[in-house]
Amino acid sequence: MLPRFDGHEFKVVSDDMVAAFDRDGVLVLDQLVPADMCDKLRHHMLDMLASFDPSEHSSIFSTTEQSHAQDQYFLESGHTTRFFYEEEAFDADGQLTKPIETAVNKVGHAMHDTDAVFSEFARQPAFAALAAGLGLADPKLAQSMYIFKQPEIGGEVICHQDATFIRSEPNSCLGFWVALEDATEENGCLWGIPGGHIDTMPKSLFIREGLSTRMQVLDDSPYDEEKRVPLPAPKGTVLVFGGLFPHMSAANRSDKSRHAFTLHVVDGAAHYPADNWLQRPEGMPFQGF
Ligand SMILES: O=C(O)CCC(=O)C(=O)O
Repeated sequence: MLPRFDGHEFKVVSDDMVAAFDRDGVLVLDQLVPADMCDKLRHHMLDMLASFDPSEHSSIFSTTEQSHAQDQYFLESGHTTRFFYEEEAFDADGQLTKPIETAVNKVGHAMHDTDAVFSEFARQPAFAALAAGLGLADPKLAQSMYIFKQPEIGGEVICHQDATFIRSEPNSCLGFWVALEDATEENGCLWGIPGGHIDTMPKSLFIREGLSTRMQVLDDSPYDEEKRVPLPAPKGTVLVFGGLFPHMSAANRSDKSRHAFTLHVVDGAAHYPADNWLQRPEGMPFQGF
């Protein structure tokens, strides 16, 4: 069993938290984010979906097929707000089979800088305290996502390390994953491999080459998936993991959604390579908390 810390009273990162994070690669803070903040973000996302025109684009997000990876709509999403669908949201003729609010897989990746409600959520003082206490000298907010894990069709997320996608030299990627609704084994909570982060490099690098991407494999040995443990997260719970922590989530075949918010930060003191897939245009650099 991984240690779980009570988020209600959280102010600063304790020695016990640092020890757990260093040993396991992940820190679990139960109910750190108040329920009303989670609800505010969920309602705001419903408003955003209501004003999104589905005919604008239909990009599927799939970690198994990686179908999005050569898509300009995806590649430009590092500085704006883009909507990606669940793979199973379309019928054989390419028509959506569900209303948009139950068809979207995720929205990303710059809402923390382009949207006031997301900015407030991403810049809550507890996240700044966690980043500082876990060693980031100059945390910069690189990427935010709203993940739906829709009832019945919520896609699997295969085992990966976030430093594959948000790379810095040296590695400094820190991910915050927030349960906006109860995440259980039934509706596709995260799983992780405690201790699986003890390396200096991720197993693979997602490289941008102009208007395209490719996956460069550095180590093709499989993840030690028999060591994986579930990370159930009641609403408001925050999982904090470093860029090398292997994690995944199963498909959601239940009738309950599992909305989550994620934020990825990097240390401004580290080098952010120009061949990371997520790039900001001139004049829109990553900002701090
Ligand atoms: O929410 C999920 O199911 C997966 C999220 C994830 O793996 C990530 O944010 O890196």
